[in-house]
Order: sequence, then C-alpha cells, then structure tokens
Amino acid sequence: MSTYYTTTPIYYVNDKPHIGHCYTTLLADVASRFQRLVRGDRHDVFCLTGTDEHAEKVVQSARAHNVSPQQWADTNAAEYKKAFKAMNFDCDDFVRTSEDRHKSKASAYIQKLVDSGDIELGDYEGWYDPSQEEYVTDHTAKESDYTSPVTGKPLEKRTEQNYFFRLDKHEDWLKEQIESDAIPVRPSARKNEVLGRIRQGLQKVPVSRRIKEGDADWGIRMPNDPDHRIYVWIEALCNYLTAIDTPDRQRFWPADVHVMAKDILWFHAVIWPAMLRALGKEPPRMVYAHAYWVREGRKMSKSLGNFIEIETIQAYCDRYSRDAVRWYLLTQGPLGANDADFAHSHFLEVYNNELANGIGNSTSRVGNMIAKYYDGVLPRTCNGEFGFDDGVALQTAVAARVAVGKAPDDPNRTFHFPQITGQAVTRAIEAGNDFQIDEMVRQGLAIVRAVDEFITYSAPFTLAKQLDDHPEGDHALGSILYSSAEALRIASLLLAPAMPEKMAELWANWNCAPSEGVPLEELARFGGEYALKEGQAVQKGDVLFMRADPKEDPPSPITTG
Ligand code: ME8
Repeated sequence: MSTYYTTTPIYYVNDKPHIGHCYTTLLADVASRFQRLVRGDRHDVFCLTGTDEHAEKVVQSARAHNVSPQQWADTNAAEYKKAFKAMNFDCDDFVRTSEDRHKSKASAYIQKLVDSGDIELGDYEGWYDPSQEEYVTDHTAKESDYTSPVTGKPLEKRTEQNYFFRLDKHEDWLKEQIESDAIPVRPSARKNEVLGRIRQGLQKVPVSRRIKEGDADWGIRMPNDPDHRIYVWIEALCNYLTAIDTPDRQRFWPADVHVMAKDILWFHAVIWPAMLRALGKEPPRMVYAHAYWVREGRKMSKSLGNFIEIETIQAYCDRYSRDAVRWYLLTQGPLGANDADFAHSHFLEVYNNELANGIGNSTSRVGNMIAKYYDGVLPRTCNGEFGFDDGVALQTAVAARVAVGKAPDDPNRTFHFPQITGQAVTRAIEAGNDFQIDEMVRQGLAIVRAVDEFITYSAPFTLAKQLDDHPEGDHALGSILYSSAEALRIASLLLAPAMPEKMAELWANWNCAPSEGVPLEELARFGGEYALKEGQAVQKGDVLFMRADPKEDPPSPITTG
C-alpha cells in the first residue's frame, strides 16, 4: 500500500505551547494513527512535527530572559516535546531547525535554487510586518491601514538588498494547480481566499536579510554569501523535506497533507509549492488549514492573557482522562472554516453525552450482561447469518417484551450489524483520506449509538428474566449479546486513533487487541477471522469514563511558577 506522510507546522520556540499547537499536532497524530491502522503497518506512515527556532522573536525573547537563543530554543523545544508526550502523540520525528541535519540540507536546497536562477539578488522596497516577520503586499498594507493584518501592530517601510525567490514565475502554474485541485487546498473557503490573492498577482519574495552589526549569530547564512541570512520562513518550510531526506525516508515524499491553521496558509499553499516546483519536487497532495480555537467566546491572545495553556489542558487530562480531552478537541475543534470555542460547560456536555453515556456506558452494559448471564464467556458467535437478518433473535426478544406488557412501537425492526459496521468503516476510511478527522472518528460513535438502540429495543434483560420458562430464548440472548459486543469491538477500532489508551483498556478486558500487521478492513469484518469468538472470556473491567456532574467547576491548573 502507498505511504502516508503528514506534517504539522514547526512551532516558534519564543514561548511555550498552548492548545492551538496541541490541536494541530493532535490532528496529525490521529490521522497518522488511523492510516497505520488502515495499512496494518506503521512503517508506511510518517508523522512529522517540530520547532522553528531561527525567528527574530526567539532572539528577542531569549534576550529578555538573559540566555542565548540556543539555550532558549532548547528550553522551549523541550516544553513542546513534554507537552506532546503528555498528549500521547505518536509522531515519528521531531525536527528542530537549529539541528545540523536541517541546516545543512536547507542550505543545499537554497543553493540549488540560486543555481537554477529561481533565487536572485536584487533591491527590495516594501511593507514589512515585524510582528509576523513577513513582507505584505502593497495591496494588503493599504487595506489594513498599514498595520499588521494579524496583530494590528504598525507595518514598517523597508528597503534592502536581498536575495529574491521568483514567485512571479510560478503564478500561472499555481493558479492552475489550485483551481483544478491538483493541489487541494482545504477547506474550500480557504482555497477561494488563496485563489483570490493569487489573482491580485504574485511578486518576487525576499528570502534573505543582510546581517547587521549587533545581530545575534543565529539562523542559517546564505550559501556562498555569508553576509546574508536566509529568511526564517524560507528555511523553516524546508523542514518538511530535510527531515525525510535520508535514503530510508525519501519514499515518503510527496507529503499527503500539510496541516496548519489559516494564519500560515499562504506560505504552505503558494510559496512552498512554488519552491518545490523549482527544486524539481512534487507538490504536497493536500494543504489543510483549520480555523482557530477561541476561549469562552473570545479570541486568545497575549494581550488578553487568555491562552489555554498546557497546564490547563493537563488539569483536564488529570480529571477526565487524556483520551477524553483528545476526543473533545478532535470532535469540537475548529477543523472547518469556523473558529471553535473551548468552554467548560460544553466540555462536560460532550464528555457525558458521548463518552460516559456513549462508549463508556455501552461497553459496561454489554460487559456486565455477559458477566451476569454467561459468567463472562461469550456463549456463541453470530456472524449475521443467524439472528438479526432473518429476525429470529429479535422476534424472540420482542415476544419477551410483549409478555411483560412492554411491546415496542415498531415490532418489526431489524439491525444488520455486518452492514452497519461495514458502512461505518468505509465512511471512516473515506473521511480519513479527505482529512475529515472529526467525521472519521465519529463513525466509531455511530456504531455505539446503533448498539445502544439495539439493546434498548431488544431488551436482553427482559429476555433473561424469562429464561426459566422459555429456555429456547437463550439462543436469542446469546446472539444479542454477541452482536453487541462484536459491533463494539469494531467501534473500538475506529475510536482507537482518537482514544488509544481507553480502547487498549477495553481490548485488554475483552481479549481482542487487534493483531499487528493486519489492515483495518480485515480486522473490522463482523464475525470474520479477527472477530470475538465463542468461548472467549470477556471481562467487564472498570467503567471507561465516569459520569461528570454537569455543574462541576473547571479543574484548576497546577502551576509550577
Ligand atoms: O507560524 N487555534 O509557528 P507558530 C488553532 N513557525 N491553532 C493554533 C492557534 C489557535 N488559536 N494558535 C496557533 C509558525 N495554532 C511558524 C510555522 S511552518 C514551516 C512554520 C497553531 O508557533 C496552528 O497550527 O506561530 C498555527 O498554524 C500554528 O500553531 C502557528 O504556530
């Protein structure tokens, strides 16, 4: 099967990570975990994250803390690594732009662009946004009244002799690639924005800065012109290649998806593909720019001091489990074009509704019934040939309900679990390939909901009470419980990329950890080779998610000062 390579932005190390950085990396982590599952092979999947260390703001922040840029970068890169470990991200590599492996290869790419004439020396005068370390077009400068469109701080008019990347040469090609979805830019609202901006015309992009006296010795110098430093954005983009430019990793190019927020889409959808073309490399297969997390309805910013810091996230993980936090971020996050709100009351609602009363309750109900009626051993299999297709088991169950005066409104419902689970798996794979990560993990929950409905409808507890008088009902009871458990096993596979620890807990109790090296579609076949088996022990175990009081206060972060 083909390889899968996903990247996150590499984050600035001027400060510590917050929810936004965790969210983007979570998306990449879950996408990668899912693709490993689809392929049954982790070696075909590569997930890259890391830190961007040569920015001017890193130098300033280091100075303010009285340490060298390298020391400051080391400190904060370690914070990122710690945060990503705390979130249980399973990335394959963490690239730091101050590492030699990055510096030497990034210079080699820039040299190649100089040799091919795509980078050339020239004079530049333009509007510079010091807060974002980028030049903006005259059009944007005017539109935003000569302030930064991102931070609102004043723009500066700058003139300098620089090396330039001839982005203008790639205008028609870029327009065509993005318009035709040869390079899909997603969500589509973002694609339209990018196209609109390309249509205003592309200019040459400065890619270096002359080193001034007093500048910190930090960054990567222009190859063959050490008076110039490579502009941080240009070398940072190269990380996506430098990290995999080794004999055993080259096969991962082109990246399947570069993930980021909308703030840095232009670099990824326009400048980077043009650089790749000039380097003779294929463009990425998708550029995905999500929207922002906001907090209790307000934009998060330094000036408001309202970032959701890693300590707050940790406090939620400690109280509700980190899988619950992962689930909330994934399913309620700003994956589409709209911003998403982190609000405590909403967290509790989702936690109770989808986790405690969803997957948690279903697995404990089914586990408890198997323990109670069959001593924790699955009495039989039910591969779909018996039971719910021909309605025998359901008819028996409905008769038991009728006998106690609790007839269902519709006595002829059917639940075809091989089909329900098969469809969910197909949809999850489609959604995964389209980077619809929320939709992908929700397919697992859709199965859980179907099982809940099935149990409510078939009321196995009612059937069980009548077994003394109707021993023939045992077959139906066993089939209902088997089908429920087997469907939940398949749900757990789809939920595992989002909630790896909780699903591993379930697999340990139910003896159904997925075999290594087997692709998802085989693992997930209802009643198939990897299904739950007759005679298999299924322990009820602890409840996966305890219900929360919908009125409880947010957990308080433990601050270490
Ligand atoms: O831009 N909501 O680094 P950066 C969601 N070094 N995501 C958010 C967010 C929010 N409120 N705030 C930040 C840089 N992010 C460059 C990238 S790549 C070659 C160089 C996430 O530390 C989101 O992924 O400012 C956004 O694109 C990224 O952090 C910006 O990180």
